[in-house]
Amino acid sequence: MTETCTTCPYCGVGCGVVVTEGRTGWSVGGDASHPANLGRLCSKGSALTETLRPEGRLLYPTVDGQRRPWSEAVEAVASRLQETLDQYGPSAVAFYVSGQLLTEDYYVANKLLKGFVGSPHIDTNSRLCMASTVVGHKRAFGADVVPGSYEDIELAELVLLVGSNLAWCHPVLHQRLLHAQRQRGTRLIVIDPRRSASCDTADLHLPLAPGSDVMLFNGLLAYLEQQNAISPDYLTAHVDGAEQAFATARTEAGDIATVARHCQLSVEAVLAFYQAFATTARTVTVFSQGVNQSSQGSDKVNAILNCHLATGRVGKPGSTPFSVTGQPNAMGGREVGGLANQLAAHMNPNDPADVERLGRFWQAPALRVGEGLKAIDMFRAIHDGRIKFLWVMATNPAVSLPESDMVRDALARCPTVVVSDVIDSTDTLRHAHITLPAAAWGEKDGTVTNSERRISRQRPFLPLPGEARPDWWIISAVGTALGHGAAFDYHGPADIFREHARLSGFENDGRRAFDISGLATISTTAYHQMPPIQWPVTAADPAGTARLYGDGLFTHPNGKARMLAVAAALPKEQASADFPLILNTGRYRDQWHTMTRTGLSPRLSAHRPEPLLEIHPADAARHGLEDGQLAQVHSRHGELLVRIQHSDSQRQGDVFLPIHWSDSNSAKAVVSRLISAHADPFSGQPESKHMPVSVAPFATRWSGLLFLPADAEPPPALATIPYWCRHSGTGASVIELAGDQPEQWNDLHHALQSAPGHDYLQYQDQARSSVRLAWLRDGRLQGSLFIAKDRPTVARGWMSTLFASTDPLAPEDRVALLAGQAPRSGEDQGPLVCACLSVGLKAIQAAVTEGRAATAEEIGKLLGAGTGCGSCVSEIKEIIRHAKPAVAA
Ligand SMILES: Nc1nc2c(c(=O)[nH]1)N[C@H]1C(S)=C(S)[C@@H](COP(=O)(O)OP(=O)(O)OC[C@H]3O[C@@H](n4cnc5c(=O)[nH]c(N)nc54)[C@H](O)[C@@H]3O)O[C@H]1N2
Ligand SMILES: Nc1nc2c(c(=O)[nH]1)N[C@H]1C(S)=C(S)[C@@H](COP(=O)(O)OP(=O)(O)OC[C@H]3O[C@@H](n4cnc5c(=O)[nH]c(N)nc54)[C@H](O)[C@@H]3O)O[C@H]1N2
Ligand code: SF4
Ligand SMILES: [Mo]
Repeated sequence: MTETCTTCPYCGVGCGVVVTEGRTGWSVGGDASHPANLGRLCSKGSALTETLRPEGRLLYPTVDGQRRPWSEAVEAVASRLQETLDQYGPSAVAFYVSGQLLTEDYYVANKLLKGFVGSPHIDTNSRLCMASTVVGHKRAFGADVVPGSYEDIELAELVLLVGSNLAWCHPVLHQRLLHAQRQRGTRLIVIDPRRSASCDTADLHLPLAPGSDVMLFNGLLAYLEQQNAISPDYLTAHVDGAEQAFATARTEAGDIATVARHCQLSVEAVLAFYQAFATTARTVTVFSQGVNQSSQGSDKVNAILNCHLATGRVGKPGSTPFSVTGQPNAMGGREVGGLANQLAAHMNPNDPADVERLGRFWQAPALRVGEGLKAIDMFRAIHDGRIKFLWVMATNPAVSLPESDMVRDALARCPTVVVSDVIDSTDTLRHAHITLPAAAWGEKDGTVTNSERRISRQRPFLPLPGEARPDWWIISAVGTALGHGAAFDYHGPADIFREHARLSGFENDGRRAFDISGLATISTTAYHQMPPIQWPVTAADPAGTARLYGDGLFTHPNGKARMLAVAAALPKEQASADFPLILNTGRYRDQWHTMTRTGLSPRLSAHRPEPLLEIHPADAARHGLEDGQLAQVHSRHGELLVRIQHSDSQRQGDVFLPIHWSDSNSAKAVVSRLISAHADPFSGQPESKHMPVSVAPFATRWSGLLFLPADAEPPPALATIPYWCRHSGTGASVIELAGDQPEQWNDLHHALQSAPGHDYLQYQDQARSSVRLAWLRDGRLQGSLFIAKDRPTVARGWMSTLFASTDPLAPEDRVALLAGQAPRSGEDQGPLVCACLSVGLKAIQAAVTEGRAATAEEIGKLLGAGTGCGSCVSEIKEIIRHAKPAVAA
């Protein structure tokens, strides 16, 4: 047995995982010695080995659609980049990178473009994610620093979640919070327009009007002043700008009734929140995308930080603001200057002294003063022809950027698009002229930094498949081909890490908060063994730093923090007669972004196999939308077709959709097609959580289900089907189908029957309104199709597992095929609820209706559900609420 300690590649909690190779394959567990998770994992972390599949990997480079050896692919990237440079200058070249790159990859990408190509236009998907927080931190503290540690959530007496669905998006941190709630009675207040899973254990939920956070926190600031709950000594000694901030808060939000009206909350709820904050020194405010992804994102951040500064609650045990990062290396990207308005090692692109310093360190002749274009502006510049060469690494902008039709158009117009990815079919790859196969998790080697500034190692335990190469290697090879061999002569990630660490301390003198000079001379062996460590790491603090700013000394040149006068403003676009509902977007518990990896796991796909538009029942009634039916969603940018779910967790007037589906796994469910690309003026972060839309019923005339082997490509004939949505079942790929015209499925039906050498079983009724088709080869199931007027009732779990078997089908299964029902009872669990212990809806419902369990705890004891990572507990409670026990006659 070999064991490798590495770090989970999903969220910014940055959990340590131990991967073990046993006789039956790889298994994964939480690393008990890792300070982020202390052995815990969530559903996504525990399913990591299910995503280590060879199918669908990008395995070799291609140039203009042809497979090419690396030497030619690198040469093609370099020569097309050089031609662009020669003809149009450096500003025509851009890189769009990602918080899913390792720090070493990120560092090299940034160095190549800014330092040696001489273009400032490198930006990252962190623009869509953390940019507003970066602005807020810099304005308040003088540096982009998260002052606290995860432990602070456990040490707090009051935790606020503002625009954070911690239960689903940072599940292990949420487990730590739940533990503290049980042990210490920590109070929890959730500030979120919808009642998310994180509200389950909340003492108070404030379902505020979307976008009204600045008003709410200005109101808090005014209240703190009125109640003498501020810290005058701290303000005098450590904070500038307090008077203006208080004055604005007083005038704008001095009266709770006004605040309550503006935020559409009750006065009692607002007051209860204010009292709790005012009277609890040990308060931690966790905030995330409900704050950042707003046309007022930066001001929302400062409105929160103002309240913490006014009370001196920054960087103290159990008492601090806490921005949680999304991606595994969102923080690392900020350290290396991955954003267009940053330079490496927290230096400033607008400061000529910093630019000169970095240019000298890198010996980079091309480094220039000034910022590059932020993501949205970068894609606009590609669209209108100012940028002619784009290299995309580890992100899927065709799906994740707003106005994604404009983005796809830009990609289509760009003369050279290079894409480095690990998967061979993403919506972005469709536009690539050159595709480069990158090393994936399990193969990559380097570091990531989590939300609490903790640098952890990602260690490889698998060989590189095919011709895949690490991202740093690919970028360095292109740098070398461009004639900068000396600057990119790295032999491994340790070389890059040492350079990055050295730069962080270079002429720093305490002016830049990011300093890991204590690791600048780390040996390659020590790097490979490096335990997780929190920056800064310096000669003075060689073991790292748990908290910053607790002493009141900030990074602004005068050592003080700044409060900022921020005024409430409405989101950019409001509901109208044409678009009467507000679309909010976010995440599902078991999927990661555009599903290129989590989508491979049947367990993770079972939780929510389709995207659901959640809508309040009263709104649904008003718009004639039944639960479970399909509906068209329009905004002024585009149209989607998705399924309706009634939910009283939504405020009236607001609807919610997940961000995960792409054109690679659905007909029309790319949410970003609907979203406007307008952004916060300071951070450039788009307003992804507030878009006016209309929702109208879609008249379904037929529905269907198609089962194919797991590695089968979606058949081209799907293009003629209005609604389809694909997910991974155990052994099979399962595709939901629906349409509004009779026999729209004809082409598909036809195409599926044309494979030679198969046995076909078929049933079709006279009116051709119902079709059941299955095809086998050597007695093994190769596919099945069910079409009916209403959604066909097929035991999906059973049908999928038939594909996993390497033996011919059992006779009773073969007979049951066209009926679509499992011949043995109990084999179909229904949708998966607990992904950790694989417990389905039907088992839980049965336990309740049969009176065997009445609470979530009892379900846990009986079935195990909810006892793994615990993030399904709120769902179990919801199921119990709906599945009343059968009353004995
Ligand atoms: N399962 C899973 N986990 C993930 C990810 C994933 O894809 N899947 N992605 C990771 C990444 S990159 C990120 S950035 C994080 C994101 O983590 P979160 O920010 O927690 O997740 P979201 O679901 O995007 O949005 C959070 C909440 O903001 C609320 N919100 C919307 N508008 C407002 C508003 O105006 N004010 C307030 N106060 N709240 C509002 C939404 O209703 C939503 O519940 O998750 C990380 N973790
Ligand atoms: N409407 C709306 N839009 C949003 C959001 C929202 O809440 N609402 N959230 C935004 C946020 S916070 C984020 S972070 C973005 C995320 O959006 P994206 O970054 O576009 O999403 P991912 O699916 O994570 O894309 C990562 C890509 O990199 C590939 N990949 C994985 N590992 C590697 C690697 O090691 N090397 C290389 N070269 N490739 C790799 C994956 O296969 C995948 O194609 O979406 C943003 N968009
Ligand atoms: S909480 Fe985040 S880092 Fe930890 S196991 Fe889950 S997805 Fe991975
Ligand atoms: Mo993110």
